[in-house]
Amino acid sequence: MVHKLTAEARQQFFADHPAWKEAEGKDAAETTLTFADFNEAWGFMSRVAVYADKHDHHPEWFNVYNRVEITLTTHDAGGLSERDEKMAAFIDRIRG
Ligand code: HBI
Repeated sequence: MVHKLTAEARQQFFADHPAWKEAEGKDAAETTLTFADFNEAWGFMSRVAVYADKHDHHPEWFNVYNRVEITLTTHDAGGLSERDEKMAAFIDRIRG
């Protein structure tokens, strides 16, 4: 069973990951990444896709050309969970 982050853990999440902002109207975290071109954006998305498949945790995302917009939340928990924090940390490690 995966649980939502406590209020303190949620606050820590956004403090630890300044590139992420609270989503409007839902318990989720959002970030936007801009790459040199589509090829770089796609390469980034491919790495996140492998992570998502391995961890059974999938982002909601939008891509146009070199821009990737990502929303993280845990459907099974009804909000932000530790799985989102771990995925955000991975994304922040590889975002360039
Ligand atoms: N991805 N973001 C996210 N949230 C989930 O709750 C989730 C997921 N991927 C797979 C998954 N849950 C499975 O546990 C089933 O709920 C499909």
